[in-house]
Amino acid sequence: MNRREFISGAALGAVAAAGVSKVALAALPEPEIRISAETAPPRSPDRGQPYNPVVTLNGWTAPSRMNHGVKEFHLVAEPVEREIAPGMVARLWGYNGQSPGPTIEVVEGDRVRLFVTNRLPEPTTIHWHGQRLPNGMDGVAGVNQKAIPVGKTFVYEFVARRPGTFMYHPHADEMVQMAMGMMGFWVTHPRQKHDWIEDVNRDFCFLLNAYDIDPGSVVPRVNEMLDFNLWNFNSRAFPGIDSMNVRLGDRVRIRIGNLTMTNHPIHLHGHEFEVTGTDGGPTPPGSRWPEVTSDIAVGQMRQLEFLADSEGDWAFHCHKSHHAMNPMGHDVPTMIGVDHRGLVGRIQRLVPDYMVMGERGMNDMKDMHMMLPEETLAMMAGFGPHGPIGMGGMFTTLKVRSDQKPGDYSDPGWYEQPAGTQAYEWTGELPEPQRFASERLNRSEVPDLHRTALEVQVRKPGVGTHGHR
Ligand SMILES: [Cu+2]
Repeated sequence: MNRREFISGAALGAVAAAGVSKVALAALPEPEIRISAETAPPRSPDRGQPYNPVVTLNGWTAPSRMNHGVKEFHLVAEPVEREIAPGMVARLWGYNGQSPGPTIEVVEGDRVRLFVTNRLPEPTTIHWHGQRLPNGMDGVAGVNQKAIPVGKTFVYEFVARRPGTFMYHPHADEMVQMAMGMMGFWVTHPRQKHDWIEDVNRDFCFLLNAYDIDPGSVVPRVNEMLDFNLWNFNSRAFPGIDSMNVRLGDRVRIRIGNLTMTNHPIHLHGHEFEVTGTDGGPTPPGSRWPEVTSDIAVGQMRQLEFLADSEGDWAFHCHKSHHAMNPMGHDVPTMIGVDHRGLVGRIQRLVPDYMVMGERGMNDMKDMHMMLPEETLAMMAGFGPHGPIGMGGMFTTLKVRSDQKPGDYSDPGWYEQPAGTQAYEWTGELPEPQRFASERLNRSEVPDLHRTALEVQVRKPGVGTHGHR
């Protein structure tokens, strides 16, 4: 953290020390507060066992300090402002200035001490999802501990016993607190060479999360069970999600945790990956198979690994198509094929601004610049080198380049395809397809569905005791 970030964080009240004495604070590691939603460079280990640090998409790794052989972290649970994508800032809850909170990175066998300060308006806890630890450190309010009261700091301490991919989140009023964005990632690197854990050149991580924020508002509706409208990687929606930038020939690991209320089939273009790890740790190599889509269920974590051996800009997204979109996907009727002629003029007499949308699909909405309420994302946004990108939500790109330097995570820009390797327009003759020609012969015998009024008879079940009517 630089000084300016710290000061601006303090100015926002993010680290206001009211109620905590200077002496007490001096005994704690200073919490790093981050305001920016940019992807921070990897935080290399400055001591102890060397490892290849992870890169948290649109996030960062928490600093630690050593105190008599214990690795100490300080998390501050607090209200935050998160830019979901350029043009939309949401008021969430998170840790240390952002949602998700910082990634915790340790080495197998490390003794870890985590100070958790509660600056929320209600009690909270942290559950260390997937860890082997003493029962009293597991963070379920009422079961393992008393919830951390407002303004208090609790200490969690345990040994990171197994290497792998983990998460952290509250287990106190969790429906509200997770709907508000309280969550973070945890990576435990292996202490020694592990037969089931390969060395990788790039190691990315992020959480899948979702919000229900009405257009024009900034605070999530926390009672939502299923009908979320913002589908995020790390509280960011495309085009706000950074690309994953790698060098041609790199072995790449992508660690994903799902803290939404539904599953997400995560799909990578142009490569095949294997799932090398789950919530339970690394998978035995004999249990792995190649795939291009892996479903990540609620509460699960997956490690996807592959050789980035194909240059280009490759889409990487949730395959539920409404999850690769931003709001307004809801409540818009399907209009494909509907003839609006005559109707528009009549409606416009009543509603002068009425626009017709979607009768040729929703492609037109990509470049439609409608007036949107403030703090609202367009349904599909972002421009690529070949026009508007019809995606939003859980979508980003994997950028594979031969000239990306080892360890360089910066965005190389858009891929320039070699001449003659891109889909192109056919400009020759279009012969009449044989099948259509033969069907036309029998056409008079087939009722024309477009012209014949269809009588549809619907029988509704009765309201009687057995519904037999
Ligand atoms: Cu999804």
